[in-house]
Amino acid sequence: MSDSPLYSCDRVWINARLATMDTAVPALYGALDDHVIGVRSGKIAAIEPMERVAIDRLNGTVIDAGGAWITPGLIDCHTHTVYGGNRAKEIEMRLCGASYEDIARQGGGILATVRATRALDEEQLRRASLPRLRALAAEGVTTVEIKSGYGLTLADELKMLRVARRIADDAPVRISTTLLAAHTVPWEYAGRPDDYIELVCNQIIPAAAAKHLVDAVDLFCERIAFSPEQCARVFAAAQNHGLRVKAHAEQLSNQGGARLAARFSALSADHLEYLDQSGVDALAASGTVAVLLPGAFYFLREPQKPPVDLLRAAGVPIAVASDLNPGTSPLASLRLMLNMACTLFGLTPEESLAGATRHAAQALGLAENLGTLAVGKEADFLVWDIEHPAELACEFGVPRLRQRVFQGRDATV
Ligand code: DI6
Ligand code: FE
Repeated sequence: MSDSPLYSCDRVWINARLATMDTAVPALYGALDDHVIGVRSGKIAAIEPMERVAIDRLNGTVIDAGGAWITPGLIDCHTHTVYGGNRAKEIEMRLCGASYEDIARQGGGILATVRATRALDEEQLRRASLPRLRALAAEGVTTVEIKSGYGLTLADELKMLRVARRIADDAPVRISTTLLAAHTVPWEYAGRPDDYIELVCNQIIPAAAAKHLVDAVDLFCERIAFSPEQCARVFAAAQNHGLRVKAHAEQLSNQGGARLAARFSALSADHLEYLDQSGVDALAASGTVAVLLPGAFYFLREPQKPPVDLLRAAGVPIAVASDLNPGTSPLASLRLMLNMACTLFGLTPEESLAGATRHAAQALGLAENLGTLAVGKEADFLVWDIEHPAELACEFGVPRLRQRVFQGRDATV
């Protein structure tokens, strides 16, 4: 007993109920009642049942959780948090009958945000984006993926990535950055999408990789964006620079983007409303995570849901993320996404929480260090004033976060 790492921890939470979300723990939510979790040097160093612990021998600070639930920190694995301006006018246009695709074809949509983002310098862009990051973090998000994709020139994409990397200097959140230069064709390349893809492959990807500004490369495979052939060139360039890939796929139509992503062993394929069985099979075979984005589905009032039953049957890991962006999901709340993943897509509360923890970590290639409560992982976790973890997906808008722990330290936002 005395040589348990628990006795050399810096901080120990006793009388806790752990929703470990670890598949090695057979109960729903990987739940462990009456447990102790200990932290040392920012990592989870011990998880033990209460009955095996000699409380008086603990050396670190002891925190009595009083039976409260502890979950892993939430992970938002798909966001466009960094951008300038807003697109509130487009919701009026859409409610008067224009579709998202109509607005994009008229030079609005993503390009409207490109204009607003290019106009800001780094400090202005950081200040515009920080309130959104803080909103996510205040709810319990401890890791956020942030994409570029509103710059669409070499300089503006790198500017976005630098802001994304730096934005967390003021906030206790981990950031994972993704290059999304292949988001849409900028006006300088109107009618010449292949020339723009060449710029992405030959200049933007190499520069972002050389400057260590990106963790992965994403793209938009869609009628209003890039074809599977063009996307394949981007993926190949990313892999030549040692970068993992992911895709916005099957959001508005079925282009076979998920199959393509699977062929390149993508970390994730995201959206997937129009995914078919062949796409599901491809994701299952490649171990690619299906990232569902109920905020965009809801905000665009999409007519078709992603094929959750097929994904489940094939054993594809399902993540849930906010897609926080000005056009299709101006909703800075991962808790709201958990709720909508259940009400709109039919996930169970346990599946939705796994989608914002274990599977979200996998979608970022960070499953070794994040996403579950397990010895050796980063000590990012949340103590909640709830009776049952299902409340996290059920109730919305009431602050139930008692303690937000980031790298082992208290980190309120
Ligand atoms: N799909 C989306 O939902 C976001 N990007 C994408 O490719 C929306 C981006 C936007 O409308 O600004
Ligand atoms: Fe997106």
